[in-house]
Amino acid sequence: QGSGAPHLVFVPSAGMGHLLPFTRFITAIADMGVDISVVTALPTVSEAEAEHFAGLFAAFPAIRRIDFNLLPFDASAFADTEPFFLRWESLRRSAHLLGPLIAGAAPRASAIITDVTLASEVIPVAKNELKLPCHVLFTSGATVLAFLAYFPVYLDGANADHLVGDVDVPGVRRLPSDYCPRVLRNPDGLFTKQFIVNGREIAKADGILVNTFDALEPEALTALRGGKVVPGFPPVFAVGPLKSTPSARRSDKADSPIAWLGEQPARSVVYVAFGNCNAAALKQIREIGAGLEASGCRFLWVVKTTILDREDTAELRDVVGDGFLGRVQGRGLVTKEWVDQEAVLKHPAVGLFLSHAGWGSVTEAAAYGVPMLAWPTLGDHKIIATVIRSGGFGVWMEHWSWQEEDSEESSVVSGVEIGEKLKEVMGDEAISASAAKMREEATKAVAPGGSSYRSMHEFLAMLG
Ligand code: BUP
Repeated sequence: QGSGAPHLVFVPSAGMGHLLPFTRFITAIADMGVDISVVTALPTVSEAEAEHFAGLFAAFPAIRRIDFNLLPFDASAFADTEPFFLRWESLRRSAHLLGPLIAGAAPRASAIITDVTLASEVIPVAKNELKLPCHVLFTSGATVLAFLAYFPVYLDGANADHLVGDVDVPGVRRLPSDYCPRVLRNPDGLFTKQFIVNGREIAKADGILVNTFDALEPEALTALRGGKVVPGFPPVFAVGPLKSTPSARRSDKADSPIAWLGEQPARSVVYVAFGNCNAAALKQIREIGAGLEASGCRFLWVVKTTILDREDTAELRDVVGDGFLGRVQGRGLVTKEWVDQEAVLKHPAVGLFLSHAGWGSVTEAAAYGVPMLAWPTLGDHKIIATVIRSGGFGVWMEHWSWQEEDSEESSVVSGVEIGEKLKEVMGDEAISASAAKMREEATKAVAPGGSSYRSMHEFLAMLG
């Protein structure tokens, strides 16, 4: 790094699912002759984020950190709004401060790479004020990107009253209304407003980076690149699957789940995790436990009882119920701690991933050839589940609902059903074979000459 190298300024957003693709992309290009700065909004929302930022800066001392002090934000007008949406709004409302902050960067910035949740605010700052190219690092898949980009067009046309019906994304697939993020059904909701303005503005970006690869989402990538979704859409660079950063934590400790996995037979363990933003109701957590117990499988289960890890003070044994930990001792490991998920999925002992189908989790499972049992919970998960289904490397339990923390709904998926499905998918040779094939494709994509390798180099060449 040094004089003459392009200087990229990254503007990540809140939430580990948003931060991780940024640090992964940064890790991928850190040694490729670019200068890098990272805008860091403080304080972070979760402990996991704070540690992750610290790990990135420790691993790459040459990367500059631009502290971003957010303006006070009164969230009282947004009762019942998810904490991450509020945080995004707070970042968005302070985004105009980024102009002077980035203008003062030395060496002069060459391009900005923003998270999609901030796109409608950061793209104008970059282009109008700083006269810099602005790219978006999209933190979900190309299929969701196509949905986001097409959604404003869909609203302008068929559906003036903003009620979400089936959305037929041109060249990609028809998404029944039930697959679309539930939050979009509220036209006045904060997320809906952010989603629409970001969806419109993203078309003005200079390029869009996506942690995906051609074989994982062929339809969406072809349609986006061919201008079928939105005519004149910016170039889409599929650069995944991106590998983890050197800051991954805990995996080297003797008491880590990785050490435990080392003692289990190949492909014998079900890994269960529902991401950072999904906490099931206690009743559902207990049924998942019953299902794991009934399945007879070995398992590693990451339990979350609150959306923000700072607020998670519940004792594990109270959460999973009396006697559970004793009954499954030796065959199941249950934790409320952050685990190094990529190291888990890479481990030969893992044979199945019961997952909420968050994009990070899906790309990791695809990269390591781990079959998935998808249990989409909210947001873009059902759209992502269509990618798992069409790729054939997992099963989507379409009728499994998700009872959220504090929800009034009474439908809970029973332990009996969960246990049976786990057993069935663990033994499904066809799914295993598709997962292994996906792993091969992922490996080819990032190897020299592969589609993601070429995309990454095209992107870097564009920076000049
Ligand atoms: Br929990 C957990 N360790 O213990 P997704 C998650 N992760 O490494 P998201 C860990 O977080 P939504 C843990 O590897 C993945 O890269 C995991 O991203 C990592 O879901 C990331 O899967 C989680 O996209 O939820 O963003 O948490 O999709 O609902 O926003």
